[in-house]
Amino acid sequence: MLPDTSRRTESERLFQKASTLIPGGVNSPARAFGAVGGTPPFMKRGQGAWLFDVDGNQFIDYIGSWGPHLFGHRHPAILDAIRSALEIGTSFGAPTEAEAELAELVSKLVPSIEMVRMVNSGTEATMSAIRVARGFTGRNGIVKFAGCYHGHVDSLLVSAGSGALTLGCPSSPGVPPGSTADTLVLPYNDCESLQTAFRNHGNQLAAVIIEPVVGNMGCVVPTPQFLASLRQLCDHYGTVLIFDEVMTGFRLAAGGAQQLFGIRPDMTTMGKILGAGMPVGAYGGKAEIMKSVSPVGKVYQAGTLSGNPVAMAAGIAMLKLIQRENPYPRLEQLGAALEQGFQAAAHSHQIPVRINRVGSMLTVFLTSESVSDLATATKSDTARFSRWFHGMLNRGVYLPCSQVEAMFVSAVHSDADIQATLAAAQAAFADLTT
Ligand code: HOZ
Repeated sequence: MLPDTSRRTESERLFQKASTLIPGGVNSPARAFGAVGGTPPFMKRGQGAWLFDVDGNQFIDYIGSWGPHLFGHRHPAILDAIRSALEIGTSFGAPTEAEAELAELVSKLVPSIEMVRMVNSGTEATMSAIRVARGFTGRNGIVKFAGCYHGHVDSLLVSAGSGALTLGCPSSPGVPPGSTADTLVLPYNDCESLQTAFRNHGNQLAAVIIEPVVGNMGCVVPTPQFLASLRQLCDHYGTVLIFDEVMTGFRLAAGGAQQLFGIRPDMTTMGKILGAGMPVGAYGGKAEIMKSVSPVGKVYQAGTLSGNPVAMAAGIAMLKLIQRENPYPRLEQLGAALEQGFQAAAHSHQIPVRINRVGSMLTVFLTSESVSDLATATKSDTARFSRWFHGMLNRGVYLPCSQVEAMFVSAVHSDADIQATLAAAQAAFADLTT
């Protein structure tokens, strides 16, 4: 039985202070509890699968910094690598050996990435990949899918998921209409709309960008036909297929979702996990496309902190851990145990749920309908989700604070953690019936 974790006095004080200085008291809206209400616990430290807050509460963590903590918080191999890098320097603005070492590891694990450029976040990665695809093809049009989120890039901030969807602003003020004029938004998993869009606009489309398993409208799984038809249409029309693997990369398999589904994109974007939680992103793909990037080609993209030595060291340690430990069977086992346990707990209280899961990424949708796109994801009972979320939080389980986000399991969650989580879920579902 997990302890009661409803103490929030110090978090409330800090949230009030932060709110006078930082918009909404947070540096990213997705963590603000906007959709579920209440005060977010302010974290003091993490260890393994656990988070500890400033009020002395402890939580089993299913966010893992929104994905990257595949091996939990403070894994010794990652900490050692960061410590050694710090001894040498924090930033040079000049090339280092570690950048090529990480690039080599990335292309070994993800063979579609023949060349890669490091950046500092997933947003930078997607923004740059779109520019490169446009420069390479000489076209402007892009396709994105409703409910997918690719960071806060102007041209992609339309029908966006994640915090934008949670907080009801899927298209943001401040994005000039011109920035999204070449963006075509299509429904996820809809082969017919895809074919029609290509028939009508295929010759003007520079790129299609997609989350190959969506995390940002909750976990949504692609049908095999959808991904296959995307690949085939992009080939036919000479459009660059970009897999946004910021969440799925190295998480669903060492080679990401593209390995799992056997589809080779032309470009891939990555983030978070590539720095083991340090600020890192990357974009890469076919050498002929990546050779359009400056200084080899004319597409300009730059960054003083890109390839930062401390972040590169963390990333190298992460990818070596993946190779050494092969965490995927364990992640699948833990994910499946959670899925089955949540299902059983909900059913025992006659609460309708649909659980979407791929490996260690999952979402418990409070709905009776299957969820395959934005329209079905947003039919979930969000008021009920908020109550369930707080029931879990007060019992020491830290879930994403929105119905339209995915939860992440790490390889260091123990069987006891899973059992405690499911006991909390039983009780939190029971609360919903009163
Ligand atoms: N893509 C992340 C979760 N869906 C974003 C987290 C954030 O915006 O802070």
